[in-house]
Amino acid sequence: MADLSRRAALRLAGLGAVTATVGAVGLWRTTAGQESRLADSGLTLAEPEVLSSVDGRLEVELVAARGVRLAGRQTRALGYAGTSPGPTMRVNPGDTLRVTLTNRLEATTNLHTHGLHVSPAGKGDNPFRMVEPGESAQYEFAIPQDHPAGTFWYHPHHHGTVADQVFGGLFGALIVAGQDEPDLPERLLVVSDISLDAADFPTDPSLPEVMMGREGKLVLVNGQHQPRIDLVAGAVERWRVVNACVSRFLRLALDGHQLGLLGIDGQALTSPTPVDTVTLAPGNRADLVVTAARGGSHALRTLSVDRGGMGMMGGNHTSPEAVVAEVRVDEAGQSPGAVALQPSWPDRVLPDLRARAVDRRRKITFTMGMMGMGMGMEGMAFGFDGREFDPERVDQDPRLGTVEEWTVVNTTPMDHPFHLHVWPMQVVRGRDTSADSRPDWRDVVIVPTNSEVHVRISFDDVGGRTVYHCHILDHEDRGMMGVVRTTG
Ligand SMILES: [Cu+2]
Repeated sequence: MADLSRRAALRLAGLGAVTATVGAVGLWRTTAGQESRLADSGLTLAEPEVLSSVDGRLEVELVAARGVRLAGRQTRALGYAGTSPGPTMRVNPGDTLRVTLTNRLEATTNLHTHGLHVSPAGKGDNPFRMVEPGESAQYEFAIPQDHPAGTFWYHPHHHGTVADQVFGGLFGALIVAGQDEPDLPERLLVVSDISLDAADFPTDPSLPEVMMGREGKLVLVNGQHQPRIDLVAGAVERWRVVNACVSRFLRLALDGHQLGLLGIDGQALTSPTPVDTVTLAPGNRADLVVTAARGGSHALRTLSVDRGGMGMMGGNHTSPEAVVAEVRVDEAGQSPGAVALQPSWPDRVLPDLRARAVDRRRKITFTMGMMGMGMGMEGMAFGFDGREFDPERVDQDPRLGTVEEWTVVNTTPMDHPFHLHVWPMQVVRGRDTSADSRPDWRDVVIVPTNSEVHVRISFDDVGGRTVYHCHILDHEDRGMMGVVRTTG
């Protein structure tokens, strides 16, 4: 495939010299070997720098470059402004966010504000834009006055290099603050995964790993490996968790505790739902309330998730269990003021499209197939409706001001997370549901193998051309993406 040979060429041009000197091309260190070199296991969880808007404006400079500290040591992974995750951008509805992105990488990049309901045109959340090595580009995001509060994130979105760059470390959190947030101490946990070679470069995936969606051997949170989170017994905190992994599904659980789920992605519920686990596909976020119920040391884990297989190409693939962080609850450490009072939950009414008339229905099908006989996995084509991504083609053409219902069908042997840029999706159980449950809004929806999911979308006030795609970013880079253009 052209894709792979280009990747190989980039590797030769950019990294060959360095990897050749240590003779470590393609070397995979064992998990045990990596663990033994981790310097920061057990250190306190740190958070990225927070850049907050002032007087309705936030201006941020992001320099995408190689060389960040990960898992307690300096590596040749990628970051923004020298860190991975990059700085956390914190804005309010109605603000203008301006970003200057400078590309000091070996490959084309750009910037996507995942989950934001902003214009995809021009200098906005435009996935067709290309920022070449050595170039700088201006981005401007006008956050609508009525934008939902929530946890979003940013990462590169240039077709063909997304998985490599996100795996390499390019991502950061983007928080839209609300007027009536619960009054709780907050913590941000950006979960990512990466494999590093002997020279501390991110490894290149093998072809089967690309097909399945690569998973890194190290699971990191805020760039740290298994850091410690100290709480006093009875403390109540709000945790914003981002799944920034390329392909790994997370199923989060805190030993000995229930979690309170406030919402998934940009949706904010009025009060937390008690849950034992929270499943996050790549791209999803969880807004959690954590109550330190008992003293001692508890693992925050991701439990294993079976995400299907490659059919005749091999068995099922499982995102394995891993410890994300250690939560240490100090029973004796209670001090006046350290324990949050029972928080009050704001009254919120989420929009609900179940009662709305549907103007148009569409069916969109994930497809994986052979491009030619005898080509094996090399010829495996990823797409929607039998077609690979073509930036020049418009695949879906909703009219502004309409509500559509999309049936997203997965007839492939593995699970795929479906992501639509700019417009959030309300998951509805079936056609014309008038259910009584709370509206379920997401921007990444898991479509399990051999199933279909119905979502409703209100193409209300933001027109333009953007994309929908599989959020297993290796699949997106291989063509599992389509173009949606909304016009009046
Ligand atoms: Cu996929």
